[in-house]
Amino acid sequence: MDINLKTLGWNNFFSENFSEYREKGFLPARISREHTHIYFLYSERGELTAEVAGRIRHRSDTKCEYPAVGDWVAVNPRPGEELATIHAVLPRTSSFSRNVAGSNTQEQVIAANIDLVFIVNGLDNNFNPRRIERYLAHIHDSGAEPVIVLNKTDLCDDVKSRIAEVKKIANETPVIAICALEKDGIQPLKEFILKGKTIALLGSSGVGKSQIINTLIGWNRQAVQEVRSDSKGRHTTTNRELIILPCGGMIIDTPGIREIQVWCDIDGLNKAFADVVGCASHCRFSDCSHEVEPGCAVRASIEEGTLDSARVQSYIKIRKEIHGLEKLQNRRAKITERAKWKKLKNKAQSINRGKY
Ligand SMILES: Nc1nc2c(ncn2[C@@H]2O[C@H](COP(=O)(O)OP(=O)(O)OP(=O)(O)O)[C@@H](O)[C@H]2O)c(=O)[nH]1
Ligand SMILES: [Mg+2]
Ligand SMILES: [Zn+2]
Repeated sequence: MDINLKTLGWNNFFSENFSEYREKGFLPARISREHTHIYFLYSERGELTAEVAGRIRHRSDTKCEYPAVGDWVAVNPRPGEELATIHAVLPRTSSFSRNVAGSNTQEQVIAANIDLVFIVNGLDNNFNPRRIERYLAHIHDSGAEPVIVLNKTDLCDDVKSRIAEVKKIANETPVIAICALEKDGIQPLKEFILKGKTIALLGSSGVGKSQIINTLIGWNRQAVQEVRSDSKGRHTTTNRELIILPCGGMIIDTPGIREIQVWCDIDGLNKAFADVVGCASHCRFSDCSHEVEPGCAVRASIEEGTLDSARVQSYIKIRKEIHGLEKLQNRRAKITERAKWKKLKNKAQSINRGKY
């Protein structure tokens, strides 16, 4: 495969941030996938396999500093081998995070430097505008642009009204409907796939993310699996992977997300729910919860029929989750701070003991 940096998404931003590493003789490369701390990379020298340098490993107190799929890194390839060491992760233009398994408050970056996100929803019984709203809040916070993709048009009798329903919550986000089983069926998607740009696919298990990739590249590269009637126990795709598309552009296949956790801040939420927020600015109290207070413009709009009640409930729920997360993070920060001072105090005491 003929790989050059531009087709991999290299631009001035990365080039500027790479200059100090270029001087030291490092090469730029992009992470395509990771498996138990072994990284697979695309570079101008072809595909490389790499490990992170001890320096990164020891410095990483949070998982955030480890490279993620889509990251640009500075590597030192071993002469004559396809092996390399990763010395640094370049700053990201966008990133997606989730909670580190077993932690409520620690962030782990799962994909980086994504330009566009296809939020995939199925037009079968997977269809769920509330879930789309959640994804939108998440993406507005990531630095990437969303596109809403309604897949499986062949299984839906009333595609037009579904599109209209989603357009109501989409604001300026484009909404397209496709059938991933056919080459012609994915035509509307293709206009969003541009050379050097990176797309990520987000959506629950079984919506057809891997099928979209297979139809785009023209062969069954990714495993796909029929949706079970109880829709449990799926997750056909188990690893994230950055794939170079023959038409230019790159796409990241991701495992279906069971329940999307909020890892966005209030800004992302406000952008995704601009209509609700705009209306809330007319509430009598600036900290109105829109649940019980008098003079609530949001509740009045629901009654008038200009705001959708389910959408407002969804907004309130996500806002509570974000506040809950912030509280946990603050508590964790306080505990860490306390532990730091305690350590310092102990150290000072032992130094003093040595003195006298
Ligand atoms: N009828 C119909 N079936 C589709 C369409 N797109 C995908 N499918 C089928 O839906 C099933 C699930 O598709 P996958 O591509 O495996 O779903 P996925 O989103 O990658 O799922 P995970 O990897 O588990 O997250 C497969 O049997 C696909 O062939 C479509 O447009 N119409
Ligand atoms: Mg898949
Ligand atoms: Zn209110």
